[in-house]
Amino acid sequence: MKGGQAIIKSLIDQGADIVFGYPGGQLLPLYDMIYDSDLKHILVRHEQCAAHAADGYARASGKVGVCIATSGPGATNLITGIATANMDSAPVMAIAGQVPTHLIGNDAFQEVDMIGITIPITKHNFQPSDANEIPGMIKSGFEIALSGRPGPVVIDLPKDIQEQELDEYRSESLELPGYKPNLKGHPLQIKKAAQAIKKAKKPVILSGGGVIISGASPEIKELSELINAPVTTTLLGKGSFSEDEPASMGMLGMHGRKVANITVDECDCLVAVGCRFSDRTTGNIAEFAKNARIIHIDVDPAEIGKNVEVAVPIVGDAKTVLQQLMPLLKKNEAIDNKKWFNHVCEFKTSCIPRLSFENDVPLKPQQVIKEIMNAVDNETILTTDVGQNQMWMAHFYRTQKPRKFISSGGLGTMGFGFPSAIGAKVALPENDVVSVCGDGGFLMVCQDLATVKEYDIPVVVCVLDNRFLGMVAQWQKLFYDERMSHTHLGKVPDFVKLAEAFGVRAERVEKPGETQEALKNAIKSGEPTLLDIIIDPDEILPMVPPGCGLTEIIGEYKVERERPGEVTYKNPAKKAEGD
Ligand SMILES: Cc1ncc(C[n+]2csc(CCOP(=O)(O)OP(=O)(O)O)c2C)c(N)n1
Repeated sequence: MKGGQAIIKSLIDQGADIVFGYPGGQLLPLYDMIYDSDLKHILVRHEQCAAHAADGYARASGKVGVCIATSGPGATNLITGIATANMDSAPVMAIAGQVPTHLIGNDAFQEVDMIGITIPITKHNFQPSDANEIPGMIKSGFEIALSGRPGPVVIDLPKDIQEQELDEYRSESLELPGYKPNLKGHPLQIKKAAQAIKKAKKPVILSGGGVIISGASPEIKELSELINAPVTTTLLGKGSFSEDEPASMGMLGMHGRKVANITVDECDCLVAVGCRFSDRTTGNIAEFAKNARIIHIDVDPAEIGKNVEVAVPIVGDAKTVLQQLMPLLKKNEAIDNKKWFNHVCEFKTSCIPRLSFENDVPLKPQQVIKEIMNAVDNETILTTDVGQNQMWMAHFYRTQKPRKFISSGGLGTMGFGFPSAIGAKVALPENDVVSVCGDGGFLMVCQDLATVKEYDIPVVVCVLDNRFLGMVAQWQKLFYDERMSHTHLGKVPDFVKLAEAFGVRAERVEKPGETQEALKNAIKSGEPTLLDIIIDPDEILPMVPPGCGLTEIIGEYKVERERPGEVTYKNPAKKAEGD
């Protein structure tokens, strides 16, 4: 068996049935071996899309997504996708071709130091110098990518190693001293957390992407019911707690829900699970949850105390730690935070965002999102791009289940939405997959319309077409004296014709009601479809301006804040329409 065949066998042995890739000179041996193998390969039209597709595959399925690219420019085109996966803890394996070992370091044709480049944006990277190392590297790479806090792994694969004969195929994990994720929380810390929660009168749960990764959604719900705590999520935690639950306050942060931002400010105990307190979530750190004792549960010890001072740190897997914690709380019958919970529910009803704009043309984004919600079911996977489109979705779209809302959080990568949808659909063909993109971001990756056509991958892309690099334009408008420097896209292409040029079904949507109908028809058609949805160049409001505390919200839905203090809260939770 040759090195390249060992790559293929190892991937298949690890359960990777499909790879997203793009060939080139230094990968010729591997591609020649893929030709005869059982490994399915999807030829994308840009390597960046291979990485994002692998990422979307990983986030939708919880399995490792694999991408392949040749050396030099092929490899560097993967970088944005690898960095995106790294910031958002997605298990991706990126295999890059490399010049033959004897040429490494000589600036050979299409050589780039992929190991050096990817050290800061991977969990680990490998470069085999002998084909016998390959099976162990792939096996360990999968273990590293998936375990503890997941993340990307790079295999830098010299051309000659792909051709080298192995003495024997031996798939044994490598010795990796120092890499042992700690999954169980320390009992003493768990006890301290239980004490802090018992003392609290106004607890809130902040549920992050780590909850989805560890499958801890049922535990979050149980904890919320046990201690009467409302639940807010980060962007990546969207779906970790159903946004249809009365206890759900939606997303927290710069573009979060007003109820979430104010409640976190009011709370006296914040149970933060599987989140890293990014600046987009916390706003001004000095102001963040300043009345609260913070309990932080995270599997990555490096996250604890990094951004926010924490009263009770617990290193461990979200699900495991919550299962350790809850029995200690159940013993205590005295926990009764119903007053607080009802108050939050009542406050929630007083700041419901408006979604219906049934007479407005051009369409209001809120109306479009309402219609998207009406057209899909709760098994549909939504991916977003980056910009206003993403924040409209994060703010207004209600996600009920984990792994159904996929978005680039940490890196904020334009061009992520469409290829990640391709990956999600390939991973879970039974689920409908809809991608919501801006016109700017979609243009960055639109060449992969060829991929969805070629492989008949029926994703629906909703391009929210506002002729602007909307999010940047919004900041210019709000914070740079309306000096719109280079954010008007002007003559964007006719997206319908563009899609049709690739042979992809397409439709333009301009009026209220049309999005819902067009999306339903697109899903029913079973074909890849692009919907060009002409929207008003509107703002995503309310928002918290950069550097401000979470309560310094600007924009509409201004509701005078009601301090809980000693107020008696009489109204039970009202389930509000359109929230
Ligand atoms: C690759 C990349 N380049 C630039 C940016 C900066 N950026 C963030 S949002 C945005 C505008 C996005 O415009 P569009 O895709 O049209 O979406 P909209 O905000 O209008 O929904 C830009 C340029 C980015 N996040 N990613």
